[in-house]
This record gives sequence, structure tokens and C-alpha cells, in this order.
Amino acid sequence: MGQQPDNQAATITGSGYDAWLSYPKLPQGNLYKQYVKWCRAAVSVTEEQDTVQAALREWQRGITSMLDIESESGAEPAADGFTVAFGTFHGGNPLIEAIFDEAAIQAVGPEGFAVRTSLTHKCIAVGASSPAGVLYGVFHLLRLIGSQKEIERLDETVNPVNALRMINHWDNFDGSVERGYSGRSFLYENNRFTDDLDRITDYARLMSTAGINAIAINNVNVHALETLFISTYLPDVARIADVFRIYGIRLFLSVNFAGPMHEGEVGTADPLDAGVREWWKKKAAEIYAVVPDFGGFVVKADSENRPGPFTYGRDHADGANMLAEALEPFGGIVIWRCFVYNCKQDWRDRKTDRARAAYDHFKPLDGKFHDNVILQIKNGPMDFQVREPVSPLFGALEQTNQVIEFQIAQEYTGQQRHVCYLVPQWKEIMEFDTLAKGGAAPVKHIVDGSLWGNRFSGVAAVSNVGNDLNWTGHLLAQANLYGFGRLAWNPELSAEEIAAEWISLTFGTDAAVAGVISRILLDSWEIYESYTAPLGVGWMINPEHHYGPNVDGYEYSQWGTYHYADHQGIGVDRTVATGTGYSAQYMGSNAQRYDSLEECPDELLLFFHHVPYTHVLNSGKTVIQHIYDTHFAGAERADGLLAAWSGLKGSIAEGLYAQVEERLRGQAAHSKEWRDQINTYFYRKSGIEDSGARKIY
Ligand code: GCV
Repeated sequence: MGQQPDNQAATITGSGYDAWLSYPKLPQGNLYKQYVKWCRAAVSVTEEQDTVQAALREWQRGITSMLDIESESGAEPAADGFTVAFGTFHGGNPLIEAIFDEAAIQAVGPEGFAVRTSLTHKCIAVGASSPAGVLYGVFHLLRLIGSQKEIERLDETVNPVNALRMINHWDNFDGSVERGYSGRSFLYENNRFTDDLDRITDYARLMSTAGINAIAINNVNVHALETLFISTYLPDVARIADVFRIYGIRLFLSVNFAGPMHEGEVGTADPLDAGVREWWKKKAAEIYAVVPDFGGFVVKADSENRPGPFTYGRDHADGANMLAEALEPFGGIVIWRCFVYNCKQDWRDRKTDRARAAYDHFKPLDGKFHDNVILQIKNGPMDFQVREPVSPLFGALEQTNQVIEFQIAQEYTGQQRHVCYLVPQWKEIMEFDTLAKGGAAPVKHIVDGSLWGNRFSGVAAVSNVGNDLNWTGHLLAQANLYGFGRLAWNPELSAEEIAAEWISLTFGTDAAVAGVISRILLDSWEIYESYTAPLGVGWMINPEHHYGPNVDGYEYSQWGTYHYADHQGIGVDRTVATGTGYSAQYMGSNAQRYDSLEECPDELLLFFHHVPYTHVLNSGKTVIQHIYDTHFAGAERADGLLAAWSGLKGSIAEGLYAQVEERLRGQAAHSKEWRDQINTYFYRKSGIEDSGARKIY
């Protein structure tokens, strides 16, 4: 991007660094002429405000690159008088003030924008209530141009559906990234904050143009030194916040619940202890003194060996409310994670069930949290598997702010070595009807706050970026990062639309190229699922690093596997009558459907039921034959992804082509390992032959 030193320019071209801000040149033609007509003149911007100026820079960069024209700000309009103007509604720009009347202004929310082509004023105007809205609006216009849409008759008002659109980094101060698959952190190295604010600026540009407005910069597993981010390292935190602010992004920090003890000043972290409460209040004041728009804290407590209120016999409302009290005077919020479970639990009784944990812990606390606490709930009851049911906590919490947590990092979905476009999965989850309030209560209306009228709500996700030049390791994994932001902004966008946007902004508008890449993306989740985890079983991965097949491998399998396979059958009995009773955490017909062997959807059968290998699915196949067939087909389809991509050679930049080809080649080979390990394991376990008599190794 423009910020990089010249000597890096050659490396950067074709590297993917520019991502969806690469602004590929547009083809000549009628639309091109239309764009030049409107955009070649001066752009009218009257505000000096940092974010508006950032929007101006983005505009100039975009049209110079896409249309090969320069546009000065404030200079005279072109001879024929066409121009572009943007600014806040009351920012003093006469064109904005003339084009948007009071009704138009009223329709725009705090982060929204209106974009209108006024023939009277010969002006395309982007108006917003806030500078961040201007930035979003300008990028919207650039996206329209970049994806070859008409701009002659624009009249749109666009507001984000979700108020909080957040990225969680799991970056550690030593420079490692927990579940990072794109190199090391670009925020820290060797227990120092980076000096490369250019890269942070480019990151903020990418995030804001995807619609992100909040970023937590450190891992939820907060280690000793990161505990000091709220004290010793505050000046460094503030430098990053200064960059984020320009792009409409509020900075959050993950904090260690035992912070008061780590810093040695207070001998306890008991949330009801007066000294502890004072300590956090003092910290909050210190933070806001240097980061006045600080977002708040993200907290992982009492989970996977993290400290928390349970140590003191307190509950999670006690813990969260104590922090909330400290932040409230400054407008800060506490994002308290519901990923709370005992990783050392022994489930051999077949009644103890990790899937139950979030609901069992948090449902009884509904209504007990302060209104600046948000519960952050993972999309499923377990942990970002390729297939899980939706967490039953959605719908169950009627009086509690909540955000959904997705994982853009592909921990269990190919670790950015395999392509797995996750937007279709996230869409399916957002559309799931929880049946709360008597029905028609999809997750998307719970997390956008409309169902229960929450004060705070939104969508968060674990980041997939690192210091790899292309940010995400696998170039196609950028589509997940962009897609998350877009979906968080507007859950009504389809996976196809988001893919199409990302493709045209990254690769240009060649329809044949777009068709191939779109197919690869849209098929990829199904393909990945088919050669890895059948019928909702999950977890068949190597311990610790979680990459690659290992049917009994997951580190917490010492108490019995997560699939419960023996020589007769497979799957986890989560029914009420004979299993863990997890199915009863759902509402109404959802509970019945999952509990019933007949009605349970095939793709989740083994999540809810333990069945013989000969059980016949709704598809008409037996479970064992389904396993064989999907693994053979999935591995073949992985070859197909590579073949499809190979057809793009010569049609896209060589650098981009080559890096994806290398990943898809690796994926195709690795899919065979998955196929063979899974098929062999279940063949040996069950002793049942493949009806197709294919070779099982
Ligand atoms: C940050 C999973 C991951 C952990 C992660 C945890 C969490 O267990 O494997 O690396 O820890 O989720 O979400 O807190």
C-alpha cells in the first residue's frame, strides 16, 4: 500500500498486501467513461478532521489506481461541472448541506451514511453524521466503482445493522500468535510494541473499509507481561489507539482477572473485595487519561486455566460487574466471554458434557449483569468446529447484552493452508431460528439487539492476520476477514455477494476469473467438511496444534474420545432420556428435533446421537457408507479446487496466482491423508466394507 517504503514496492506488487484495497485498474467502456466523468474533477472536502482526511486519501488512492486520474481536493470542478463531495452533515460543506435535507439526515445513524447523485448540483455526495460514517461512505462509493456498478442515479442510506463489529487478536507480547497461521504478530515482537505504525495504519484501513469499529489487541489468555498493558505499556497502547481512532476503531484490551495480584499491590482478585474494586477503578482512570475513547476490557475467566471469580466462590456476574463499575464512568464496556468450561473434566460417565457448559454457567445469571457488560458467546457450544449446532445460549438470555463470537482464524478449518470460506457457515448460524419469544427469533436479531432491545450488541471474531506480507497466509483467507466485517455490518448480504465484492476488489472485474474464484470459495466449506469431520462429530485432530487428522488425537481425549466410536457405533448421546441432556437446552421444536433420532438433521446426527454404523441416514445411506463416500468425494473435490485455480494462470497477477496454487496443491495432498486416516480408522473399527469396494489404506 502507499505507506510502504519504495524498496518494498516490488515485493508488494502481487503479494496480496493491498488486499481489498488494491484498486485494480478498470476496463475501458461505458462505465469507465461514466466514472471518469464524475470523478475526474476536484473532490469537494472542507473538513480537516483526521478521519475525513483519511477518507479523502482513500478516495484519491482508489480513483487514481482504478481510473488513472488524479483528483485534487478543493480545486475547481471540471469544466462540465461534475464533482464528488463528502463530509459530515454539519461540517460546513455547502454541497453536502444543499443535497441532504433534514429527512435524509434523520435517516442516517451514528455510523451510517447517505450517498446520492444529484443531477441538479452535478454532484455525487456522501454525507454522514460522523467522520467514521464519511469513511464508510467513501469506501462504499469506491466499492461500487470497483465492482462496476452504475453511479449515475445513486440514492442510498446505509446504516450498520450491528453496533459492535469487533476483531479479537490472540497476539502475545513475545510476538507469537495463539492459533495464528499467518506468520507472527505485527503488533509486538520480543516483548516490545512494534514501531511500524505504517503497517498498523494499513491494517486499520483494511479493517475500517470492511466495517470493523472495535479491535482488542491482545490475547484473551493474558500472560504476565501483557498484564502490564494497562500500566507500564499504556503509552504504547495509546500510540496504537491513536492510529485506530483515525479509522473509527476503538481499542480494547484483554485483561487478566488476577491483575491486582500480578502487579503485587493487592493480595487477592476477589471481585467483592474493596481493595480490588478500587484497584480496577484506578486502572480505568489511568487508561482513559491516555486513551479517552478506550473501548473496554475483554475477559476470559475460569477457563482453560485462567483465573476468575470461581476461586473466591463468586459467580461471573460478580466478576464482570466489578469491572463494569470501574469502566462505567468513562463509557467503557466489559466483554465477558462465555467460553467457560473445565478442560480437565472426566466425562466417562457419559453424562458430563462440555457442550452444556456455557448454558449451565450463564443461563442462571441472566439479568444479573450491569448494562455495560456484554456476554461474548462462541457460535457453537464447543469450539469453532467445522460443524456444530448453534449455541443454545442464543435465545436463552433475555435480559443480557450479548455478542456472537466467530473464529476467522481457521484453527479447526484448515489453518489457512486449506481454503475454507466461512461466510456461508456464519450465515447459516445467523439465520438459525432460536424460537425465543415464541419463534421467528433468528440469531441475527438477537445479536443485533433488536429482539430484546439490548443497550449493547454485535458481532466479534478471532482475527486471522499476522505479519505475512499478504496478512492471512492463504490469500483466499482474506475473503473471510473481509467477509466477517461485511456480514457484521449487514447480515442480510449473501455469501455470494460478499465473495463477489471481495473478488472484484482484489482481482478485478473479469467475469470468467470471478466465476472461478467464487465457485472455489463457495464450495470450500462443504469440501473441507466432507474430507474431515462427518455428521457433526468433529475434534479428530492432532493434539495441541490441532492441524491434520488424528481420530483420537485431541488433547483432552484422555477421558475418552470426543466421538465415542467403538466397534459397534459412533457419536455422542446428548439426548434427554439416555444421554447428557444437552438437547434440552434448546427451545421448543428445536429441542425435540435434536433429541429425536428420526428428526435430527444428518449433518448433526453424531453430535446428538450415538448410533450403529449401519444406522440409515435421511440421505438413505448408512453412517459408515456416508463416511467413506464423503471422504472419497471430498478428497477428489480438493483436486478439483486446484484444477479450477490452474485455469486462471495468466489471467491474474502471477504473484497472486502462485501463492494460491501452492496452498491448493498442499490442500489436495493433505486431503488424501485425511481421507485415508478417517476411512481406515472406521473401517478397522467397524469391520464393514465399502459398498464401492474402493481401496481403503
Ligand atoms: C485463546 C480454544 C483454542 C485456544 C483459545 C480458546 C479460547 O480452546 O484452542 O487456543 O485460547 O479456544 O477461545 O479461549
